[in-house]
Amino acid sequence: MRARIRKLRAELAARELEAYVAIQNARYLSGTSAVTATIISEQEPILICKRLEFDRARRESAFRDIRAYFPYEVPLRRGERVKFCELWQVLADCLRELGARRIGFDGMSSEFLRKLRGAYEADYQELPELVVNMRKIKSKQEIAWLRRSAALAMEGMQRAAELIEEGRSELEVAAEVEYIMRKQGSGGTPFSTIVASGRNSWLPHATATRKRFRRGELIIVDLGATYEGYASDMTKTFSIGPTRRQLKLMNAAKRAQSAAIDRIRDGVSAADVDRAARKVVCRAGLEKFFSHGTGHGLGLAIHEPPNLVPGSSDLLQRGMVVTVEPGVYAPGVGGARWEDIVLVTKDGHELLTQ
Ligand SMILES: [Mn+2]
Repeated sequence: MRARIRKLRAELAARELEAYVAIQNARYLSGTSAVTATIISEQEPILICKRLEFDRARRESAFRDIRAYFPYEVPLRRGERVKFCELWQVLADCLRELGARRIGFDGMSSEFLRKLRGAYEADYQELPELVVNMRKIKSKQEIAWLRRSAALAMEGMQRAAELIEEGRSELEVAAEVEYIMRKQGSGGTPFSTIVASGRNSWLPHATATRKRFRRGELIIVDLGATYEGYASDMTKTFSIGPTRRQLKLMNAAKRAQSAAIDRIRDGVSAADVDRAARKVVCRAGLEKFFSHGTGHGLGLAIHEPPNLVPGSSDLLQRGMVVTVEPGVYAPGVGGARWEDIVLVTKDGHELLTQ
C-alpha cells in the first residue's frame, strides 16, 4: 500500500498536481472496501468513509487519517466524530484544508463534480489512468492472492466436472460449485456463476436457469471466486454426446485459446494476443461466431485493463494477470469457450488455472 501511495505521489509531482481524489480506486489505495474516497497528497493520506464503515476502515486500512460522514443527523456514540453531510462536502472540506489548487481525480459524474466545484473552486483534472496504469502490474502480494483465488476457481470447476450429467439442472451445478468454493475460503463470487446448456450456451452472458441438461448439448461453465478481494475467472465447456459440428466449435475455441496463450510474454502487444486467437477461429471459418474480446486483466475488479482486444495499445508486461477466453457461439448448434488466468512473466507466462 505504501508503494502505491509513493508511486502516485511521484505521478502527481510530475504533473504538478497537489492532490488526487480516488473514488473508483479508493479500495486499491487504502486496502479496505469500507472506503468511499481517498485523498492522496504530499501530506498524510486521507480515507473518507461512511459513518457505519468507520470501525472497519480503521481495522483494515493502514491510513491513519480517517474521516467519517453521514448524509443525515443521528445520535452518535461517545467519542465518535462524524460530519453530517454529503460526500462532495467532505471532499471540499479536506481539499480546502490541504490548500490544493490543482487536483486530479479518477472519475465522478458531471453532477457530482459540479457540486464539488461549487463548494471548493479549483482546477480539477480527470486522470483515471494514473491509478489504472499502476493497477495493471500486480505486486507479489497481489499475485499470491490471485493465485489463491484461481485455486478456488479450479476446485469449483472440478466439482462442476463431477456433476455434468443428463437430467441435472444448471442451477444445481451453479449452487454446488459456489458452495464448495465458499467452503474452501472464497469471499464470494465476483459475478453470477454461468452454467449455460443447450440453447443457453450460445448466449455468452447467460447465467444459470432451472433448465436440465440433455444429450446433444454443449454446457459452458464460467465461474470465479474471490480471495482478499481478488477475483478469479475460469471457463470450461462440457458436452453430453456432442455432434460433429459441436465438436468443431469446442475444438476451435480450445485451439484459439492455446494459440493466444502461446503468444503471451513480456513486451507482446495485447492486440497481438487477440489476433492469434482470431486467426485460429477464422481458419476454422467461425469468425462470425466469435463475438467478444480474447481476454481481460483481473484483480480487485473482475474486468480491468489491459484488455486483449483488437486495436488495444497495451503492451503486456511482467506482473500483469489476464484471462484468455476466446469463444464461439453458433445459434442452433451451441457455444464453446475456454478461459484460463495467465500471469505474464519475464520469459513467457504462467497459467494460474489449468
Ligand atoms: Mn472472463
